[in-house]
Amino acid sequence: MAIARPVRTLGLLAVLLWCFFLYQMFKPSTSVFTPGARYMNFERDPMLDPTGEPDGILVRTSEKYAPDAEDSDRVAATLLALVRNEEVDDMVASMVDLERTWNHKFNYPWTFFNDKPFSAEFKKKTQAATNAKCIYEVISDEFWQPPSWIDQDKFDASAAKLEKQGVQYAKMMSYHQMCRWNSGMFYKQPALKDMRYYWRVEPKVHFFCDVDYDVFRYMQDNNKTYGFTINLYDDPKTLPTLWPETQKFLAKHPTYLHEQSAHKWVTDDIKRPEHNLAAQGFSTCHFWSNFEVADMEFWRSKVYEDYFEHLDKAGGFFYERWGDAPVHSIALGLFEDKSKIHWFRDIGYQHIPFFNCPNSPKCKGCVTGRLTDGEAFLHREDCRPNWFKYAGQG
Ligand SMILES: Nc1nc2c(ncn2[C@@H]2O[C@H](COP(=O)(O)OP(=O)(O)OP(=O)(O)O)[C@@H](O)[C@H]2O)c(=O)[nH]1
Ligand SMILES: [Mg+2]
Repeated sequence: MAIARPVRTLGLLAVLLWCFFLYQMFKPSTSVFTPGARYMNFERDPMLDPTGEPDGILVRTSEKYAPDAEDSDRVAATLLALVRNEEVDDMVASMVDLERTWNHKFNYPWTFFNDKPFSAEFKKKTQAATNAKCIYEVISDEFWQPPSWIDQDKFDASAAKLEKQGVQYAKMMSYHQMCRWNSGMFYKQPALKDMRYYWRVEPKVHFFCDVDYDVFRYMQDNNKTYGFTINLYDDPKTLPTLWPETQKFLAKHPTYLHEQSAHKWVTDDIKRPEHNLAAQGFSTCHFWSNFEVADMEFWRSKVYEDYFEHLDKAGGFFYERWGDAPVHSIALGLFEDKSKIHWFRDIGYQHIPFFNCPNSPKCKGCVTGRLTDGEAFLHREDCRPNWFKYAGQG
C-alpha cells in the first residue's frame, strides 16, 4: 500500500528529530570538564602527559614487607588519620582504596587519632580493612583544647564576623581545633614519637592508581621532606593576618629563610593579584593538606616550632580561621629547600571536589587530567601552574 507523501515527510522528520535528540544526549562533551580544553591557566595540563614512576631510588615489595616481618624493610612511618567515630564507613572506604592500590604490598601501620575514645565498631571495621597493625589514640586535652590565652567571647565575636563574610565552619570550634592540631600538634603526640614519616588520609577520599614502590622509602632515600598531589588557592578571608604575622616572625628570625626557598611562590601576586592583596602579601597558594606525605623532622625542627608558637600566640587559629594547609605551605615555602618538596603526580587521588588523575595504565576510576567534577568556577582555584613555575614538576 502506498503511503501518502505528507505522511512520508512527517515520518522522515520524526526520524530526523529522534536522531538529533539522541545526538544531543550522547555527543562527546565539549564542556569545561573535557580534559585539555577546560582550563585557562595552563597551556596544557601536565596530567595529560604520560605519567610513570618518579626518578630516583625505588624500593619494591618483598617478603620483608609482610605484616609481621621481623627484619622489615619498612621505615619508621605510618598512615595517619584524624577521624570521628561516626565517619567510620567513609574511613574504611579510604582505607580500601589505599590498601588495594598500595598498602597491601607494604603493610605500613595505620594510626588513628580522635578527641573521643574510638568505638568498638570503629576499631573492628578499620582493622578488618587491613592486614597491617592499627593503632587507636585519644588526643589529650593538652593537644586538643584551645590554649589558655584564647578568649571565648573574642572567639564568638570574630566567628560571627567571619560567618557573615561567608567563611565556612567559622563558628565550629572543633574545626579551628582540628586546624591547629594538624598545624602544630599531631607530630608531638606520644604515639608518634618513634615515627618519622606519615601519610595523611582523610575519610571519604579516593586513590585510583597502583603504586608499586615504597612511598616512604622514596621520601627517605631521595631526601624529600614533603609530598603533595594538589595545589589550590585559599580563601583570603580565612587568613587576613597570617602573612603579616609571618613577616613579623621573619623580621625576628631573618636567618630562618632558606637559601633555596620557594619564597617567590609564597608571595606571587601575578596570577591572582586580588588574593595576594586581600591576604596582605601571601598568594594563598597552598599544598592541599588532606593529602600529605611528609617527614616529621621538619615539623619538629626549631625553626618550625618557633614559627608555630609565634602563630599560636597570635591567636589566628581561633580569631581567624587559619588552616593547616596554608600554615604548612608557608613554612615549607620559606624554611625548606624547594627541591625537597615532591609532586606525587603518579598518585591518583580525590578529595571532593578535586582530583589528581594521571595519564597512566596503572590508574582506574578517574578521568585523566580532570581537576574537578564540581562547578566550573572551581577551576579558578587551581594553582599548580604557580608551583611548577617557581619550583618545577619534580
Ligand atoms: N576526631 C575528630 N576528627 C575531626 C574533627 N574535626 C575534623 N576532624 C577530621 O579532620 C579531617 C578534616 O576535617 P574535615 O571536616 O574533612 O575538613 P575539610 O577537609 O577542611 O572540610 P571538607 O571540605 O568539608 O571535607 C577529617 O579527617 C575529619 O574526620 C573533630 O572534631 N574530631
Ligand atoms: Mg575533608
